[in-house]
Amino acid sequence: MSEAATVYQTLYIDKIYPYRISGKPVMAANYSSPGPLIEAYEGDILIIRVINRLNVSTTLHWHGMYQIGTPDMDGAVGATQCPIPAGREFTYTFKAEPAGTAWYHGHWLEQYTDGLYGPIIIRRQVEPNWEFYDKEELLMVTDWYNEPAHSKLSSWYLSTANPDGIEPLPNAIVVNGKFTQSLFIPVSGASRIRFRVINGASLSMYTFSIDGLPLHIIELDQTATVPYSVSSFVINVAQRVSFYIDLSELNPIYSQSGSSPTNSIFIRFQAMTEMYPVDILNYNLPYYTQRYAYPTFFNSLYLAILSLDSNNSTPKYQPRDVNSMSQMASLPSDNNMLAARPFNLTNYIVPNPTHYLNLVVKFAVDSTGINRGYMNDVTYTFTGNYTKVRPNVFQGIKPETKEPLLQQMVNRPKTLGLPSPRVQAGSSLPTIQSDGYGHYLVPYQAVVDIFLNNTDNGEHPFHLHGADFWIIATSNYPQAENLYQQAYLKRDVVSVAANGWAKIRFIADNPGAWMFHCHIEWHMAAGLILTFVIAPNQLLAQGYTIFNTQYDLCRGV
Ligand SMILES: [Cu+2]
Repeated sequence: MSEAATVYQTLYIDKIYPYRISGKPVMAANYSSPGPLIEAYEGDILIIRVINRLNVSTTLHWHGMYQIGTPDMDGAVGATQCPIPAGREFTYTFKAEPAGTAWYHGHWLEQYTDGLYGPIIIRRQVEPNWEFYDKEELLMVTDWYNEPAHSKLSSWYLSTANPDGIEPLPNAIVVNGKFTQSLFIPVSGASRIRFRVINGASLSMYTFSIDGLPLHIIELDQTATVPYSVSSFVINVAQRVSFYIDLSELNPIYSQSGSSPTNSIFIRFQAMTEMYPVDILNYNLPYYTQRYAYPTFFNSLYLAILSLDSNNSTPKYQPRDVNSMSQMASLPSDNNMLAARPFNLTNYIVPNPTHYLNLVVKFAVDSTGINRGYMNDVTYTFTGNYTKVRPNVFQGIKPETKEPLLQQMVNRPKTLGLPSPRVQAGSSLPTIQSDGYGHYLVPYQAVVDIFLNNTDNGEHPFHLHGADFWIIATSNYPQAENLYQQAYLKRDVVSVAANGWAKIRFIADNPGAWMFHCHIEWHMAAGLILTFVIAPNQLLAQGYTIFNTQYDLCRGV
């Protein structure tokens, strides 16, 4: 084993205008969107200086990083820190763990919708499945909106003008900052390529495929898997999928297309249009006759081009012709991938649950006529009406914008007003309780089973901060619970089907204030969040203190 290194990165957060004809400001890291790749080896220390050159506050969240022992470095405003004011800076220091494909994004208001995101790769000293590929590529897909997210889109979304809660519809799909048919991936002589796909969208989920090639999945979120071969897979918001391709497996139909061997093939991101609240396709023009440099219509099929001869020319076949070509009928098109098996099952222990939490997800119009997201009938707000609704503002959790939950855990642990777990109907295990405002107290080392019961007719990708979780089963694949005992797949985002459910399990071994929320940016804004207040006593017992740099941020609010 080599020594842990320290990896330094400086990120300037500022506006850019990458698409001249649009005129929409994009929030960028180091004048680029996606921002620069942050790369380290597992166990390294990352020191990331974030300099806010915007005229509004910002933070960055390091999606997928455990943050064990650094609960104030998660970047989640309200839970772990105050936002970084305009013109100020903050340095994030944390350990690069776990290994795998992660990403960073803004975690204040809807800034990541406007472009504030980038990839993270944490490498292992010996990468599982390293022998199957010679080259790596990264594809970061996102929704593009013509209008700014907070001032225009979410202010309309969360208004009495939108009682049905219609999410803002994306105007385009963007991969690695490029619109459809403008992103070329040259193979450059390699025949076996590893791809890391990151869904950085605010709303859309996609079916991913590459024409004529099986996809051998080797990592899901940050869990390495035994190679698992599919013809296509589904990736929901904030999820990551790694796979390799082997060009020697290219369906010969593609090398015979037209009169000469094809020089390139399409990589496809097909947005799942049933996710959209209205028939977005009615606004479509045929995807192969794009006439504008800048999209003025939505196209649910994004095409990137895998350039086999590295000359960056388009395929010799039409994208629509593929339906008539023979596909890999023997391989599954997998929409949950729970059948993918963890690569390393040595010492892979899935403990039995000690606690339980049933969460009912729904959307409903509140008393002011605005459609909001609810978990167990609570819509989460840290801008807070707490002072109005609480008879005694000195008891219980206070508004979190000026005093993040983590600081409240440290500074006044006796007045949090969070009830302890108790046995109640529905489970023989003690049920995690909340204070009625979306804060749930979890004891140290509790093994918590969460049953996510989605009563909404949309699919929701739920993400846990500060830990990953086993996916026991979902309504798409209930058999997984019995099939994969002691070897459930670990991820940090679970996709919960429309009117379906998911059962997940996590260990509360990382004291802190950790958000659990739907990763659709609009749904977060609508309050589909809760926060686990994990082991405040243990946090104090470990001698944890808040740094002055954190208090300085809060004084700037
Ligand atoms: Cu959602």
